[in-house]
Amino acid sequence: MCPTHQDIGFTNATRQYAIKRIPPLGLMYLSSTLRARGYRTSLLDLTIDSITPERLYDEAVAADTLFVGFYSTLVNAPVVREYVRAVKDREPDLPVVVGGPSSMEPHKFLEAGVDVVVQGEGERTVVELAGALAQGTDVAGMHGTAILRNGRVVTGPPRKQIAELDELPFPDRTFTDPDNYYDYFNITSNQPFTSIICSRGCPNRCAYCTSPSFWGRPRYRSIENVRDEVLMLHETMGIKYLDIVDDTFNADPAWLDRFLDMMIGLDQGIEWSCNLFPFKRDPPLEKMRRAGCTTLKLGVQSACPEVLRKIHRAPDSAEACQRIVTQAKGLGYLTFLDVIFGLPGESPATIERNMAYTYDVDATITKYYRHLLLEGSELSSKAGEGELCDLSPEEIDDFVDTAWRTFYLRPGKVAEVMTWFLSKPRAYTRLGAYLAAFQGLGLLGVKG
Ligand code: B12
Ligand code: SF4
Repeated sequence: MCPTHQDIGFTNATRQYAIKRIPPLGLMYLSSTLRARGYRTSLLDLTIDSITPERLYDEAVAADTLFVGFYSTLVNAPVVREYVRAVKDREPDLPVVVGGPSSMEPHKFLEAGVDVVVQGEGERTVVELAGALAQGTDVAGMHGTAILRNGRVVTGPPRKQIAELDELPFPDRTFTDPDNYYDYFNITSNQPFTSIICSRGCPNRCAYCTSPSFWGRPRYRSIENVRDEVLMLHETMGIKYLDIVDDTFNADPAWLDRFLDMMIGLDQGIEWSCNLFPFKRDPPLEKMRRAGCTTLKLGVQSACPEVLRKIHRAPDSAEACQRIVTQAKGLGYLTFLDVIFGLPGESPATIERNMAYTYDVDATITKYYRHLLLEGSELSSKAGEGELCDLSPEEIDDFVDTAWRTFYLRPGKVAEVMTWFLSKPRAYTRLGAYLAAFQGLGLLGVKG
């Protein structure tokens, strides 16, 4: 059957972001993969267009829609279920599919009316699924899927990884106008900006993270393939800034070195940010700077060796983070540091040490998070074995609030962040968005 008459609607359903909006790469990859097979697709990003669940059907569903697909994470899962219900209320027979990081616990969606959950990497599965739905064949047992049959979750075998990422078409950017996306949190980010991903997977096995179980062993695109996409983005869309969302951009030093040579060779003035991991061997920060990198994001998660050991991180990785941040600040980078409160072994004493550590390291921006038990992580599989730490969620939240406030309300810090902020004239136009965001974080003492 020729698939060109079928329309597939994808939806990135979550709240609107005031200061950080990033194109939904996963759905964009699915869209380009399906289009390459002759399907028609549409993509609604609800972080940009605030469409109510009741209106979604009219906006996303055409007469010949084959299925509607949602991206879901732990955080947006309740919202996704609301949208699913609204679609099912209008047309119970229209297949609804959910994928994304939350797919590791499919029953949460299947029991809410979702027909198929696609688990893990989606491109191969979605093509097979679209074919089956178009032909009306049974999808039970299909690789990489879960469905509900007679009240029981029926899971197919895991989908084999895509070994050659270069075989994938570039993400479909038809529906994601770069003017709608920005990262005001990243003060160095030029407009227009977009996100790209050069690898899938991470060689580390942090116990709280889902990357190892979700993506499997790390795979890389070739430098030539990445270069072609970067050039295309720059030449056809005028992209000036790339948010490189790879889990761990410095996992393969040889690949990174070739990437840097490529960016230096391009010489287009394109700037970028990336996520680094504090490996024993420090990243080539000087060369990265010459290649256009302006912003580094590091997750230290804890400064306490006893906690780090429990999450399978080297006990000296906090020192490595400090070394990287200090060197990076000297080279003029904007530095971000993430910390998680409530990991195994956490106590008021370890939190105090974490806070003291972050003041000492003094990354430009430090973000404090409460630990979320992510589906598919090692910690979630141990969740039944007792509490992870002695602190209640409320106590952890209080520590998180206190940490945000005390870190930013230090006199020197206010001046440092303001200097970064005012170095970009366009920042003035964003003042309202910043204030709204900081209110949300409780920094101004106002809570919604
Ligand atoms: C960029 C990013 C963000 C951005 C934007 C999110 C986005 N969707 O682009 C921002 C900064 C806003 C963000 C915020 C958060 N993030 Co984030 N983020 C990422 C990151 C680094 C990259 C996302 C990406 O582009 N991936 C690449 C694409 C190709 O993969 P993908 O999106 O998963 O899509 C593939 C499959 O999942 C599947 N698929 C996806 N959707 C669908 C839909 C259908 C219908 C089908 C069939 C298949 C399918 O097919 C796709 C192609 O293979 C990921 C890590 C990662 N490697 O994915 C974390 C990640 C998604 N984030 C995570 C977390 C925890 C958060 C926060 C909660 C952090 C916090 N504490 O505040 C928030 C909450 C966000 C929210 N509201 O849901 C976790 C989610 C874990 C979970 N189970 O929910 C991840 C996986 C990181 C991790 N390893 O822990 N994040
Ligand atoms: S937290 Fe980061 S470094 Fe650790 S496994 Fe996940 S993606 Fe890799």
